[in-house]
Amino acid sequence: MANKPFDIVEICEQFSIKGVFTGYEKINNGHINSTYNLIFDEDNVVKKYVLQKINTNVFKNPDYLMSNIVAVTEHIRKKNAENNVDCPERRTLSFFPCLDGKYYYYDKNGDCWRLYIFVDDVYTLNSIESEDVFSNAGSAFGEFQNLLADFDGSSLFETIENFHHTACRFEALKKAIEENKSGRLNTVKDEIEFALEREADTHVLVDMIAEGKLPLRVTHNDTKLNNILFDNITNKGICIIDLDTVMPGLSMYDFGDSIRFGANTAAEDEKDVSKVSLSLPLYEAYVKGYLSSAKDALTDLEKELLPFGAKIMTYECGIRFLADYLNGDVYFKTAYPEHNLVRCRTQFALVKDMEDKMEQMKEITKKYC
Ligand code: GN1
Ligand code: MG
Repeated sequence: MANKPFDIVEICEQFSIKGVFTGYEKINNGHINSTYNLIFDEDNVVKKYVLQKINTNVFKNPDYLMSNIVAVTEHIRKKNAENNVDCPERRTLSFFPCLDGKYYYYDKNGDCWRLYIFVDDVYTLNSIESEDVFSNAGSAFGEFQNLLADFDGSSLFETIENFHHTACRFEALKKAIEENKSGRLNTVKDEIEFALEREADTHVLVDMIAEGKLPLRVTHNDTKLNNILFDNITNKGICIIDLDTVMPGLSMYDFGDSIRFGANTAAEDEKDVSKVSLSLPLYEAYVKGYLSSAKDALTDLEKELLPFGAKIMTYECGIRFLADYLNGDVYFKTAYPEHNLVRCRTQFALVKDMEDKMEQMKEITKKYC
């Protein structure tokens, strides 16, 4: 479906952006929202902003969504200022309110937009080979966890209900199988078998929450590598972006999702699954960085469960791709018809490899606890 044209200038006026609009670039990152980098000329000074169209099919309540994000970014800004870190303004996103005071704007097409200041002199990564950089990613997400350790999670809205409730995701897969809306069921028998064989795993963490064994924390819930901005000069992860799913969650979710995405030797949508594996050196690099900044904030049980977290987040993502494939690709953006199936297969191959390497993952984790 072609996108309806949108009026950048009109939208930016709502956010009181000064200067003359001189150009934009669409950023093809992320499966949910649409992102544009904008350039303005304000009295001969180049000013850059990021304009994002919020996917309101996924985030049905922009009020809740933006209230979470503004609260969390303000908290991080305040903590960084208290800690006297360098350049606190580059260490979290700064969103603009629009004329009515809300942090989002519905344009005449009914599309919902938000705008924040572009963080300059940084880069993002979609894949990683250097252990050092991945270790920096670990410290950045560990630090994110740390900075939010004293944030009152009860004030946050659940932007997507049961987001990492793996047992609910499993039920959603079973529903997708029953309904077979896309008519693709016969082509995914092996993937379904793989998913169903692991049902017991889907209850482990949610049962521990119910039994009060694991603390609910404020977590990011989408800790893909490409949600970190790395500084051009120091190569350190300085700013965590894509805060849509910040809400109460488990530390293992954030740790696990990072491993799922960053310690895979292949891309999330690699068609040749023989290229998929868990890189133990990358796993170790991340654990080292992550625990260097988050260790003191975590309980022993949380630390012990980190390797399982990596496996269950990978499995969960795999069943979400599979369910979306069966539902007819209604959730994740896809570039071609088999895209969700390809993604599901990489995730399941990675789960299998993690199962084979689980003892080594546990040994590595213990070294840094
Ligand atoms: C989505 O939008 P993006 O690409 O950052 C998804 C995550 C998945 C991820 C898989 C709100 O994240 O949960 O892990 O794709 N975000 C949402 O790549 O569903
Ligand atoms: Mg993202």
